[in-house]
Amino acid sequence: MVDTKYWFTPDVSQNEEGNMWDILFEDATLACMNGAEPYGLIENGAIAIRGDKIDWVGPVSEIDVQKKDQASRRISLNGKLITPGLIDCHTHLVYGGSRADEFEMRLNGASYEEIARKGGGIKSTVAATRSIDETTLLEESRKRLQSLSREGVTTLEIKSGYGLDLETECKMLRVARKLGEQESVNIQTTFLGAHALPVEYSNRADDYITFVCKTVLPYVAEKNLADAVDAFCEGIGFSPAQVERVFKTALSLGLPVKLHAEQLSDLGGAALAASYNALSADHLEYVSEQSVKAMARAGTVAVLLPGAFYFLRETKKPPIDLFKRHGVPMAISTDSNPGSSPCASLLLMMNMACTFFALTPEESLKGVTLNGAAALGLDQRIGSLEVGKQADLALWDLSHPAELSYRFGFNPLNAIVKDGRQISF
Ligand code: DI6
Ligand code: FE
Repeated sequence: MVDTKYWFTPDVSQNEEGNMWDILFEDATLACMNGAEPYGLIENGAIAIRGDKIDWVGPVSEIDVQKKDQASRRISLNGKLITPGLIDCHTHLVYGGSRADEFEMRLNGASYEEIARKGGGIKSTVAATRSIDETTLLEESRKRLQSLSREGVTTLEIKSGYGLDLETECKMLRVARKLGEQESVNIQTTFLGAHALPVEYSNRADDYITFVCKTVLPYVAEKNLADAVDAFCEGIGFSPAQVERVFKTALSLGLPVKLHAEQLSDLGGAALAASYNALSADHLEYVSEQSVKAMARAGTVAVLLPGAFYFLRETKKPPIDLFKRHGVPMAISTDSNPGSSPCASLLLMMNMACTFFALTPEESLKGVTLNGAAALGLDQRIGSLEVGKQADLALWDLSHPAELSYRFGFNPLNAIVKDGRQISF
């Protein structure tokens, strides 16, 4: 099951009295991603961990000699790279079945929207996810999650949205929570009940939204199954007015919102999301400048999903120049899902963000660290190598952070440190 091997565990009891470091990495290249350009890079750097937090970070020449001598464990990295643990802030990783047949249909001429309108698409994954038992769903999803964590992902978000009934939405969210308990990753869960219209509500979208707002969402909130709420604002999804009802309910239950917006057309979803202080608006190929300005004002992160852009052979790119001009932070994510991005590699997404969207390797790394954290509302806790932040690190067999975006189909991860515990694969 869990084939990770711990070779370092902090001895917290020993450490309660003094302020000794549990682990000190020395002679590392650090990409701190702390806002200092480029990369917050420190060559000949050191980073010290105490318990589950980063206790010190800086150049080797500035380490406190006494603390260094007392560190429980010192590891020299010979110039190898350390980055913050990577963050995949938008996934639909928990689902049943496969849509390889629809991939074949699309290559024989059908479009993604046509397949969806004929009852395939999201609806076919809903049928598969409803019928799969919880244990099998857990094990199927675990494989995808392990593929991500073997590439240095220490935090990821998982959405529901392939259940669309009370029972299956909760089953998905429970599985996501369980993965977080059993694997070496933080998992943030998102309720995406307004993802598609289930067959039993055909032609009754408003009634379905009433069901989501009156029954499912309050139950999910009461059981603490979700950390945020998302919706799919699109012609084949839900209208802005319907999304707004979901947002109002979410906020009344104390849950932050985010939105799948402007993926296939411009319905003004990103501006709507911004008006509800959304953590993020995601996809955004068709977003207008007006909406980008609204996102900037609200601090809403733009989540770019190059895997879906690639797999749907989309040609319209998200307006990167507008995000930069108006100061909208950009995150990058896999969108891991069976229909539009059957992908379990965040490193590949970093490369695609550069090749398709012309992000720099630095912007790309920021998109899967600090800005990924901001898209989850966690940027005070994770996403950079800074004192007081959670000790989530990725150790790479590389000497410069640009290498992470440069290669593709290649995994240079050496190890991760999660909550101060070092894990090798
Ligand atoms: N947009 C997406 O890209 C995913 N969901 C969404 O709203 C894809 C969902 C799927 O095709 O299964
Ligand atoms: Fe998505």
